[in-house]
Amino acid sequence: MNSTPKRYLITAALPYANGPLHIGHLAGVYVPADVYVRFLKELGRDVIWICGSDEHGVPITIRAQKEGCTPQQVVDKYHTLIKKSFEDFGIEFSIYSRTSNPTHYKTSQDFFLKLFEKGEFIEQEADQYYDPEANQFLADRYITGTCPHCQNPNAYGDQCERCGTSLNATDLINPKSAISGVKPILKKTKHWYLPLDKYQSFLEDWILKQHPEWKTNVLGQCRSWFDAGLHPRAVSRDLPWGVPVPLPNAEGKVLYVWFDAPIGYISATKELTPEWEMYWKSPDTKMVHFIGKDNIVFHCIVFPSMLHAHGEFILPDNVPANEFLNLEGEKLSTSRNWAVWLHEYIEDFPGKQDVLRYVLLANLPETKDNDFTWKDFQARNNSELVGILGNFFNRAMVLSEKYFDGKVPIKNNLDPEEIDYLAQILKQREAIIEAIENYRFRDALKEYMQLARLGNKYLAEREPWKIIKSDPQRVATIVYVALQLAASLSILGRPFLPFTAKKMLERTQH
Ligand code: B3M
Ligand code: ZN
Repeated sequence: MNSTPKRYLITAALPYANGPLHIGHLAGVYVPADVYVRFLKELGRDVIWICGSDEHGVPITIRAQKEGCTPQQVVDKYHTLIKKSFEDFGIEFSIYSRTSNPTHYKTSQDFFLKLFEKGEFIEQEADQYYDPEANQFLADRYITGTCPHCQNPNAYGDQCERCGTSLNATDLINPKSAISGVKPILKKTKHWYLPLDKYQSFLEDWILKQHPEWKTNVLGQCRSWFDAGLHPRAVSRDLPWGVPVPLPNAEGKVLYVWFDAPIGYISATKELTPEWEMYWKSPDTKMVHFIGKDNIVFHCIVFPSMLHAHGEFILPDNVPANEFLNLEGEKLSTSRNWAVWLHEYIEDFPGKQDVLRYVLLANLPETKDNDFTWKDFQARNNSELVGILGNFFNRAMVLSEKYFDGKVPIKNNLDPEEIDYLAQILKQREAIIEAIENYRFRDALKEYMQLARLGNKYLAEREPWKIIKSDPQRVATIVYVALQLAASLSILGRPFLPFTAKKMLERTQH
């Protein structure tokens, strides 16, 4: 059994501030991370949880062009909307910052300069795709083409979202400008490259040898990149929007968004606490990155290489990436407006955040893509959340209110089965702890609901309402046992269903 870490540094992927949040964000990253952080806080652990808006990169500038406004206006609009959606769903970060702020500019530029001064970068003039009509170099999502690995016809210049492979734009087959649609030309331009190949043996040892416990979907992706061989990767771009490269003669050059964004975890921690270095540099900090599968390469290969090259920072203890959630059998898509947007859900179902948290937790795409359907949403709410948890808790409360003035009656003689029911509370608590500590949140929720199932079974067997006249003392014991189960459900439910747990606790307190 590993010793308890002195402190925890939990990060959650910084959502691009180019659109609203949808259920895929919650299922992929934020609800599992929120359960994990709430759980740690329940155990009294020293934990900080870092997130913020990712405000650079081509997704932002493309949205700005689409909406006919500036990138800053785009990020201001969506940063505010995203921050509110997180608050609405009880996703309680220690800080929710943003990467367009001065602290982040300074932190990411200092980080770049440290690697530059250590001679880590390869500085190189290389051919990059250029759109002669738009007079712009084409990087990342400004260029699309066929993925050489999985033949996805809509792969981006930096990554294929279907197979997750990280790409260089020149890898694409039949490249096309996403601005004008023309076939781009090649033009020389200078950039700084992070030599990932140089760090491959370190990464293989760190991941494959020191972390065999990581999730199979994460290890699988890392292995496939190692097998394909890592290559130097440009960490700068010719773009008008981003963190300027802090070097002379670097006009028009900005840091690649995937270079600056993970440093956003560090800059946000600096904003949160003057003790930021204790979290980021002390070996007895446990760092965990919560992300979706399309971010695995950046959190297991690129960012750890940056941290390793920098030399002063710790590395993540785990990166429990989830797979994707689909909606009614189709991939969620911001551009095709195929999503359940959080700000719309909260309007249509006010006060029902926990129903969505519950259904998403029950369907988490932890090891493979999964599907969200409204039919399942309704079924699980009615037959599980209301039918099992709500039903038992309410019956226990009504029995206490009806027969014992809402108080906990004196327990008389517990029979062996009742002693076992009470012992089951600790057993289920242990099972929940073990599942959450191992990032198996669906299992943890099942173990939690098992306790409510036991409560219903107990009351159905004992039927206290039938013997209240003949044996009130026996009924007192039954209600006592039922209330112990109900109280434990209100406490153990806090990480999963914070709004419901709060209401349950309030009900038990008057
Ligand atoms: N902005 C999220 C995405 O790929 C990306 C995460 C950054 S975490 C440093 O949608
Ligand atoms: Zn692909």
